[in-house]
Amino acid sequence: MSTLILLRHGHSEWNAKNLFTGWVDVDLNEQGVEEAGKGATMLADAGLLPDVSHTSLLRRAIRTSQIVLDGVDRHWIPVKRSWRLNERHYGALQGKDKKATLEQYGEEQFMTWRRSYDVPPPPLADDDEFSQAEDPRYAALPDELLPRTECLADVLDRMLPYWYDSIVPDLLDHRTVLVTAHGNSLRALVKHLDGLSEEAVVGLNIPTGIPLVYDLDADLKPTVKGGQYLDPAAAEAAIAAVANQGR
Ligand code: DG2
Repeated sequence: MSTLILLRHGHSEWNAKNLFTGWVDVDLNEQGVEEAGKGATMLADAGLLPDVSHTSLLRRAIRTSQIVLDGVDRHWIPVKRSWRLNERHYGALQGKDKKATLEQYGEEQFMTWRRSYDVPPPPLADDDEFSQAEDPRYAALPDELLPRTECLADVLDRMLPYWYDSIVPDLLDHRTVLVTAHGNSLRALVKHLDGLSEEAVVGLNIPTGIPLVYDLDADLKPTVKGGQYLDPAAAEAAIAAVANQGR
């Protein structure tokens, strides 16, 4: 049996402002720092101490994992980071207000961009202020791999090689693995773990800062479908809030 802990970063400055974020590298806000600290307490209380940490290349996930590891006295464990765990690239929506986008384009288009499995938002121009085309952290990435927009299917495609190459070996070594990432990169991972259909994943929302724990069998199949949030009541309320964002 292996243990996988999934954690969406704490509330970010742009979650608070209700802006589409994607690959824009915003920081946690005060609430997010607090959530990360609470996440650490939940893990410590459950006796879940990570042996290895995986994060995206984005500050909100990196800081969250650092706060959590510090909080459980595991600041010394190996850390691996990859762009493949980054948030879904939100294309031309990056930096846009969710409520204003909903009002401008209507419910159907808004939800198609946010939650459809295979319809990406329009691409972001390389000279846009919220583009990552010149970001040095992606300099080694071949240009054709650097996204300008992504749908969830694209995220799954680019995330799975990292899952198989980097996370699975840690799980097969029976390490307790912490993956700190994002609303949509975690939705893609949960879709894979739980074998969710393209239709079912539309309704899946992941709250910030609440650890979601999967016990995996020898074939890395979840023993409990959907895993278990360490604070189920708080998760339920926060999931509803994510679902209603923009309204
Ligand atoms: C949010 C997800 O990503 O937004 O990119 O705006 O997890 O990094 O805060 P995160 C964003 P929704 O898809 O839930 O609108």
